[in-house]
Amino acid sequence: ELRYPERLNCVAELLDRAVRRGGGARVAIRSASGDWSYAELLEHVNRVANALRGPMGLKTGNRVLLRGANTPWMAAAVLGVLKAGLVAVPTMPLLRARELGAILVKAEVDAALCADGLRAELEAAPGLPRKVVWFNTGGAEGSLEALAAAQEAAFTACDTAADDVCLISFTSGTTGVPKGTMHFHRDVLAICDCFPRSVLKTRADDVFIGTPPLAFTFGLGGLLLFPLRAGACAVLLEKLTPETLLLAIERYRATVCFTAPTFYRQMAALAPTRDLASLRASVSAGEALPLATREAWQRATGLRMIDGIGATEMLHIFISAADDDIRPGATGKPVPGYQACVLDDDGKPVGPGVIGRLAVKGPTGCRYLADERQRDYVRDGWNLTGDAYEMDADGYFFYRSRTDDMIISAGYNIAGPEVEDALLRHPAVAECGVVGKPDEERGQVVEAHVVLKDGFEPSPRMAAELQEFVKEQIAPYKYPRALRFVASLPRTETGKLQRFKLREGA
Ligand code: 3UK
Repeated sequence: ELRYPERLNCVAELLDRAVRRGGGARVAIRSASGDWSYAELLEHVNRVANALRGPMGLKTGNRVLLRGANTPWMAAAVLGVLKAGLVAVPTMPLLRARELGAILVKAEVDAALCADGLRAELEAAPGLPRKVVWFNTGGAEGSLEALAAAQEAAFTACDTAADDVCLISFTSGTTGVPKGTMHFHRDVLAICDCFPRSVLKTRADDVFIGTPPLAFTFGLGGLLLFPLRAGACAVLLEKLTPETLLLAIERYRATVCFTAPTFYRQMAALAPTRDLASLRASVSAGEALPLATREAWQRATGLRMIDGIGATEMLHIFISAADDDIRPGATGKPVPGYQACVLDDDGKPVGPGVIGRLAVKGPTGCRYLADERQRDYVRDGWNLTGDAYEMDADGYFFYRSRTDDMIISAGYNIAGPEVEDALLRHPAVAECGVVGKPDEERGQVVEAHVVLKDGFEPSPRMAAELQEFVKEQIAPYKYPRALRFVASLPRTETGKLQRFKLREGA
């Protein structure tokens, strides 16, 4: 079991400690604008903390909205807020003024730190607080860089309790209004001491790289907190594409990569042209990893992928597997520290081989911000993530679909991701999304939305070929009776397929 002192500031543990122990000269962050050692990062964080408590006049517990792509100053802003005893409210870079306005109100935000490049939408947001400071400005007057430069380089971490809220993270919400989830200082350390230690087996010479924004807890953990906890190095890059991520892995000799399944799918096609010898771990999360994608990446790189399911409510990954423990098709087993089980609709555990609702429990868990849905997510201390899972006799957990996405056609339960996995094995298929389409006779029919690879043309013949192809691989009743060719699929900023948009026939 993880034990932390009652008084705890997570940044003191993640950063001050590393420098105090002589790690100050090691590289903490690399980026397009240069590198920061641990000592330099600490100094920036301290100056930001001083600016927040000094000229910005913020007090313990005040909430600070953060907005920026993955850059060193965004990292310093997040850590500065936590170290100063304030509450970080990170927001996804693509959010619009109206969405930001909703967060400002819901999270009762007192101040904001925002990257200059993302300024317009925040300035247009209703209810913007008076205290807003911009960064990545190149040092303009009144900017965070300028304010920070005028501050002391030392700052003693605010004496917070282990169970003081330090982070309010909003769900990306493929449907509905984003929900704020609250996390404590000890939760931040707990995620660093679970998945990265037991599954990734992080080392001080690791170099972390990847796509998830720091505003998404997948990215905050994988690209900032985990590397710091290990005394390792984080590469922070903006606007990555599958091509540029591969180039960056080669250039920075990255050892651990974090991204979503779509990126791995696209990178697999390009990987043979790059030298990826430095890479030792490829972590996929955000949505289900099709076995076809896992195999394609392994063929292209010789690397086994680490699938992990995490959630904003749980802060990070709680079921995963690496190396010898990987079972094809399974997400894995509960990360040490967490427990998981599969429940029926009445909340009773089901045996192996039965699909039910995933329930998890561990050092982190869901605490919605003044949200009535708390009771839907947490029951008897178990977190119900909304995922349909099945366990096998050896305790491996197999993802089937989101609970609400299960397709029921003529009495059969069909999981879209299984049909997607079958389609992805066809050489013409680049991306696909499978949903239930209302049907008078069958209730629903399986409908596939297919993006073809370059060089393949949509045609009735291609559609029939793909339908036959699916029937040959999985039970024929699962084949997509309806099939549409599309140019692209709707995805969230976190890489999730927006199935509701496919269902709306968008
Ligand atoms: C789905 C997965 C199958 C699943 C996240 C890693 O995705 C993250 O958080 P979100 O709040 O979404 C949570 C939901 O996403 N999901 C995530 N990973 C997987 N489904 N296989 C997976 N490997 O429905 C879950 O309930 O956006 C992921 C770390 C931190 C995160 N916040």
